[in-house]
Amino acid sequence: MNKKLCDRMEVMQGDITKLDVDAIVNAANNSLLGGGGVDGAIHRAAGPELLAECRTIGGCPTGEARITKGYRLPAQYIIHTVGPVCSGKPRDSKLLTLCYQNSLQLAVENNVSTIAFPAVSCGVYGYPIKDACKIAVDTAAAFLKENLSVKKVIFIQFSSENYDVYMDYLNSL
Ligand code: AR6
Repeated sequence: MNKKLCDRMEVMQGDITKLDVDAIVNAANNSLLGGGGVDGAIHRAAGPELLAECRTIGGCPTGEARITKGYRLPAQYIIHTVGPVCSGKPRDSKLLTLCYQNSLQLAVENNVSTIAFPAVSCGVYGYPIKDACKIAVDTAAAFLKENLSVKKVIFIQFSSENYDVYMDYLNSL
């Protein structure tokens, strides 16, 4: 991959709710009303105002994305996307690709220049991390090529195993 493009993507290990970026992405469910995993952590850190705004949205279909304010988070915005529950069918990868494309599109529309993604669908929804990592990185790289306004995409991983998967893949490009 060309170096300039690689410089706009970064892998980190840690808690996404602590990141001081323009927008963090939430791995939400169709209701957008909170849940466990990263969704629960984001709602806890952002405060009850987030749930109040989410209630006005009326849910989100799988593969799509919606934006809210970040409230008590360091991030200005939260982009909520709903990943597929892994079923082993080809549709899974299409939907996961759409999550990244639609989240990045919302970022552009809202002048977001730094955005952080968790490993959407790789927890409760059971998506294999290696396959999901390739989709995340390839989709972001293709998007960044066409959209110069997004300066930095961070892939933040909770576990060191997932962090290593991302580092290995990015280093292989
Ligand atoms: N920062 C960064 N990554 C995190 C954090 C955090 N604070 N917490 C967890 N992760 P999951 P899904 C990682 O299950 O698979 C919710 O209940 C975690 O280790 O949060 O898309 C929703 O409401 C994993 O690698 O999301 C939905 O019902 C990744 O984030 C459902 O879970 C995603 O794991 C969505 O499932």
